[in-house]
Amino acid sequence: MVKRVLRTTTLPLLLLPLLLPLPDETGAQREPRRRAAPAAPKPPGKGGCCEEVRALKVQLANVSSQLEELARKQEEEVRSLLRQVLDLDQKSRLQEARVTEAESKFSELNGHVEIIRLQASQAATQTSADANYDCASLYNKNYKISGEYKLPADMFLGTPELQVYCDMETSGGGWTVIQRRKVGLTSFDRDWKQYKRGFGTTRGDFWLGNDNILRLTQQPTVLRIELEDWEGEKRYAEYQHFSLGNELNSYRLLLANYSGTAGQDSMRYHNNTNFSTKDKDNDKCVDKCAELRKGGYWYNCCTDSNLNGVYYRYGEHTKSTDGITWYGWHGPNYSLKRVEMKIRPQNFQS
Ligand SMILES: [Ca+2]
Repeated sequence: MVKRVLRTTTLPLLLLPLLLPLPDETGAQREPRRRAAPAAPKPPGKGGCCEEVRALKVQLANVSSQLEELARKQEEEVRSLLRQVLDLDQKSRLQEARVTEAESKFSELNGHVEIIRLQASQAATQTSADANYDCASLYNKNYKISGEYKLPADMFLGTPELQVYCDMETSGGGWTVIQRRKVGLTSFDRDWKQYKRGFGTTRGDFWLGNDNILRLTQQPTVLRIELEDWEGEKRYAEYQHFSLGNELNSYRLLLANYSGTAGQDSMRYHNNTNFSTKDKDNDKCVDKCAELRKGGYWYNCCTDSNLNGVYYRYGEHTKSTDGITWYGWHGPNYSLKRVEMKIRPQNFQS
């Protein structure tokens, strides 16, 4: 068809007779004659609109290529928009995370400020008459935010000012935290003197000190032990009676009335035993348990729990026997992720 159109339009009329014999040129032969009168309307019919068709086809081709181009551009724009949307979404998420972080820091600071304000306003009322001054008495004086507090020096007992961490939320609050393991950077493989005075930081990992624990347990005291494993599961053990002997009695441990969710009571085995450190072997064993278990503790022969043991990280936490263990829950080879020991008076009421 295209060939035919080309011939009829480009060859001069004189050559038309030569083209007549071509078997399929009958329509083409008539065509030029009609076209001799350009003003006459072009009738529809076979070959009558070839040029128009051609032009239309060209137009159509142009239009469709334009359309294609447009569609391509549109697609590109959509893609670019999508990219922008994704980008914005990511940015907004990041922003959100930052806001959350800032909010939590703000609330922590706020809590700290509130504690300082309360302590300042009540400093005048704190006297050495508060012989049993602790987190429980602070709670009863309306300090109900968990955090660091300073217990005043006790002239009567001759004890200095003491920095403590109070848990004012768990199970009614009023708890003075005496031990924490959660960061793992503070070594608990320390000597007698260090366990006597205490070490670490009250916001992180620490041992409050045997003398300080002794000072805080001069009235009937409850001990609560909180444990967390590497799967994030939490358990606790509570003893309605907890007391220590003095230093001459090697801070001998007395515990009674276990309750809680920590499986088999793993402190009972340590009841009525003396405190041992690597430089003072007071255990009930031929071995030196403090050396074997790398901590200071009320070792028997040696352990059913080792809460002052070595902090092992995930992956390393099942490979040793000197880790932070609680046999009644995870056995002798599982070092826990987090431990907190805290005390409060038996007669505490929130
Ligand atoms: Ca021994």
